[in-house]
Amino acid sequence: MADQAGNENREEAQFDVVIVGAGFSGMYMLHKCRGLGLRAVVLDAASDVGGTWYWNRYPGARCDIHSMDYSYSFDEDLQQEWEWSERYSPQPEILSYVEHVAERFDLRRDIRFDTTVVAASYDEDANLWHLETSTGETWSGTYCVLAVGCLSVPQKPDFDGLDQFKGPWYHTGLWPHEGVDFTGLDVAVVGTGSSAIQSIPQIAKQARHLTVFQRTPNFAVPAWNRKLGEEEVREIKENYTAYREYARWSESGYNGEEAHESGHDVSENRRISELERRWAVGGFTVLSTFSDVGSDLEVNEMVADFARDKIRQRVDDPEVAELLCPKNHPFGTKRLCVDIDYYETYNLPNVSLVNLSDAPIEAITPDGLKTTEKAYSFDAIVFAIGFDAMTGPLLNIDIKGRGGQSLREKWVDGPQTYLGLGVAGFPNMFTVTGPQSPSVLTNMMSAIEQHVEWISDCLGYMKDQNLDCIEAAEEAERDWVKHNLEVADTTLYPQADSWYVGANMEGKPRVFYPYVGGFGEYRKKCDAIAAEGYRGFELGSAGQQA
Ligand code: FAD
Ligand code: N01
Repeated sequence: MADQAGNENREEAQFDVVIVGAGFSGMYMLHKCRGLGLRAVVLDAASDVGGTWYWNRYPGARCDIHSMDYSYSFDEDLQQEWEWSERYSPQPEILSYVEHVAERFDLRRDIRFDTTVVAASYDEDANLWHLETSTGETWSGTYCVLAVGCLSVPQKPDFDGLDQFKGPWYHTGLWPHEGVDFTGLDVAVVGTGSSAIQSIPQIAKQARHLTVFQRTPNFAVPAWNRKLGEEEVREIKENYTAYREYARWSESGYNGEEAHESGHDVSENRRISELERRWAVGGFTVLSTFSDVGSDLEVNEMVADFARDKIRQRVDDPEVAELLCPKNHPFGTKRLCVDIDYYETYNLPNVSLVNLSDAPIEAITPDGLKTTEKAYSFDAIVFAIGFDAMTGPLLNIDIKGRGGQSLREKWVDGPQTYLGLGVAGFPNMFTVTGPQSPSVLTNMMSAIEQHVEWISDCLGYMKDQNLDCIEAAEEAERDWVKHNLEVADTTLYPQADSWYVGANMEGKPRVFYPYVGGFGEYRKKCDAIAAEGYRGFELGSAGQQA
C-alpha cells in the first residue's frame, strides 16, 4: 500500500484538486473544495499555515489595510466572533487568526506541511496534473490550484562575500521563529521598502547603533495606529454585510475614502486642507485624495510635494531629510508605505542613514560591508530587499502544460494569462491572485476571496455539467494581456522602477505585472465571463478535445 504521497511504492496520491500554498488563499480554496464534495489536498513548504504571516516575523511586521477589512468575510460567525485589537494588526495577531481559522474549519488534516513543490506537469492522456516535491513524492489531481502568493519568494541577498560575514544575517521575509535580540549590537538594515520601514523603528529601539542603507527613498504616510475602540468595532460588525459588500465592488477592495474630484479642479487652499485632512486620517486615504493622483503627473506632483514637506517636518537634520525625500518616482507608483514613527527614528542619536544611490554596496566583508566609497563594521545585517514578486513563486516551480510546454519559456518576456486566473496551454491550472489580476494593488483578502470563489464556482459548474477540462483560449489570453498593458499605460505606475514592473530583479522582464483597472471593475468582468458559460475558456471532458 502506498501512503497518500506514494512514498513507499511510488504510487501516486490522487485527488480532484491539488492546491499549492497554505496561506489565506490555499486555506480558503481547501474549504471551498470540501463544500463542493471535491477531494483536495494542500501542499506547503512551511511547517504550518499562514503564508506571508508565517514567514514574515520581523519586528514591526503588521498589515497596512485596516484589520476589519484585512480578514475573511466568507463566514458571518467568524467575522462576528473574531476580535482585532488594533487598527493595523501586528503579525503575531494575524498569525493567531490564521491558526484559529485552520482549527475552526479543521483544515490542517488536509494540508501537508514541509512539502516544497518543485515541478508540475499536465498529463494529457490521464487529464491529471502531477506535482513533484523536493523529496521526490508525487501528488496528482485533475485540477491544480496555485495559491503560492505574490510575495513568497524572498530575493536572495546576492552580494559577494556574504558567506564570509562573521555575524548573523537575516532576510525580513525569512525571519527566525524564536525572534532576534539586537540589544547592544551594531546593526545594518539594507533596503527602505515597506519591510524596512516597519522594522527600522523597532530595531533602533534595541540596537547600539543602526545604520540604514538606502538605495531609493520611498514615500511613507502615517498609520496613526491605535487600539480599536469598542464602539467603532460594534458599528462595523452590526453592518458587516454592507461593509464587506462595499469593499467587494470598490476600486481597491476595502472601505476607504475614494476620490471624487480632480486635483486640477480645486483651489490651492482646498487642496492643502484636503491633503491635511487625509493625512490626519492616515494610510492609503492619502493616495486617493484626488481622482487623478495616479494618472496626472501635475496632480501627483502636488501630492508628492506635500508628502516631501511632511518628511522635512518630521526629520530634524535637513540633510538627512533631503536624502529621505523621494524624487525619482511619482507618489504611490512604488508601493506606498504606511509607517509608525519611521521618519522620527532618524532623529535618534543611535541611527544613521547611508545613501547608496551614488555608491552602491560592493561586497559584504567579514566585519560588515563596503560600498564603492567606504567600509562599515556591523555585528548583524538585516536584508529588507524584497521579493521576486508575482511571477517568482509560479516560475520557481517547473510547470509543464499541454505537449510539455514550459511556463518558464512561455513567460520569458513576461506573464501571459487570461484574467490572472488561467493560462492557455495549461488546462485545469488556476492561479489565485496571479499576475494580471488586481492582487497586490488591492486589499489582498478581497482579491483572494474573489478568486477562490470564482474558481470554486467554476469547479462546481464543471462538476454539474460533467466536464473536467477547462483551458484559457489563446485569443482571450492575448486580448487580456493587451488590455492589461493598455490600462497600465494610462497610469503613472510604469514610470517607477518598482517590483510592480519587475525592476527590482536583474533580468526580469519589464512589464506591468498586476491588473490596474480596478477591483470592482475586474470583478464585474469575471462575473460576466462566468455568466456567459466561461467565455474565453474552452471547456470539455476527458477523452474529448477541450
Ligand atoms: P502567501 O501568504 O504568500 O502564501 C503562499 C504560500 O505558498 C506560502 O506559505 C508558501 O510557503 C507556499 N508556497 C509557495 N511556493 C511553494 C512551493 N513551490 N511549494 C510549496 N509551497 C509553496 N496584503 C494586503 O492586502 N495588506 C497587507 O497589509 C499586507 N501586508 C503584507 C505584509 C508583508 C510583510 C508581506 C510580505 C505581504 C503583505 N501583503 C499584504 C500581501 C500578502 O502576501 C497577502 O495579503 C496574503 O497574505 C497572501 O496570501 P496567499 O495565501 O495568497 O499567499
Ligand atoms: O520589499 P521592497 P519589501 N542594494 O521591494 C532595496 C508588501 N509588504 O519587503 O527601491 C541596496 O519594497 C530596494 O531599493 P530600490 C508590500 O506590498 C507590506 O519592503 O530597489 N538596496 C528597496 O528599498 C511591499 O511593497 C508591508 O532601489 C537594495 C528594498 O530593498 C512588498 O511586500 C510590509 C538592493 C526592497 O523593498 C515588498 O516589500 C512589508 C541592493 N542590492 C511588505 N536590493 C506592510 O506594510 C534591493 N534593495 C503591510
